[in-house]
Amino acid sequence: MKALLLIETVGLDKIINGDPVAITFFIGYMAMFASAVFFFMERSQVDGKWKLSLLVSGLITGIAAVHYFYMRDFYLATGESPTAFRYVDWTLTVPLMCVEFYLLTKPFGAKGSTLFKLIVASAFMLVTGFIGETSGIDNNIMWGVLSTVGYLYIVYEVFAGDIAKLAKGSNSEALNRAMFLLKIFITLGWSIYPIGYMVLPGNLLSGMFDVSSIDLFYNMADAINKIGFGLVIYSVAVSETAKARLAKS
Ligand SMILES: *C/C=C(C)/C=C/C=C(C)/C=C/C1=C(C)CCCC1(C)C
Repeated sequence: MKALLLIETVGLDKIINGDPVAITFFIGYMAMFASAVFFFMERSQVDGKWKLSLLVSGLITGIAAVHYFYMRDFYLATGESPTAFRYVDWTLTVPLMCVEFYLLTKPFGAKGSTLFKLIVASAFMLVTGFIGETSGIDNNIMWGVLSTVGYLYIVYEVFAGDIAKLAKGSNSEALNRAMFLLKIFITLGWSIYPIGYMVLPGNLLSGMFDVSSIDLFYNMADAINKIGFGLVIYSVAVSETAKARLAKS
């Protein structure tokens, strides 16, 4: 009896009752945590410049794990969307993903100004997105559209701007392979976020899904993008390290 009461107080009954949002918060937390451990441990297996890339992957998933820990508890306790935690997490991790693009292209001449542009665009995307999620029903679409401009700018940089030009000019097969996959992540993977945003009241998909399913979209997208993105970089790092060692021996 007492145990049941405790379970209800902390909201764990949501898990027992199969609330999919609660379950994805649990799985998301565990997956981010495990990935962070993996990326940190694997740093020792790769050569010089790749260590920093894997460190950043570990930081992205590690920062997300800490936020999932709090977001999970917030959701269990209140049943509401942990919007503020979500945006704090993204404000830290999306710029770090921009750093990953920068690190990948740096050996081929990427400049700080490219990184700066990506970070400004992501900050714009997230600030307008946060205002859209918290300022109510009336201007939800307008803020979403503004945010999408920031998003599309990042897509542009990767497909046709500085990052694309550097990758093309590099003649590095490994980099071009990684870029191919990362492009899929930032178009298909990242587009899950605006779709989730559209389930909010007043937006285009409102009523088609439960409002709480916004977290289902975001949790799924985070797992795909943060862990998948890190794994792409990991696989390039491993294959480039092997190639370099073979050339030396
Ligand atoms: C690890 C977290 C990542 C990669 C988060 C990415 C978030 C987005 C690409 C969010 C985009 C949004 C729009 C394009 C419009 C509506 C508002 C947002 C912020 C959900």
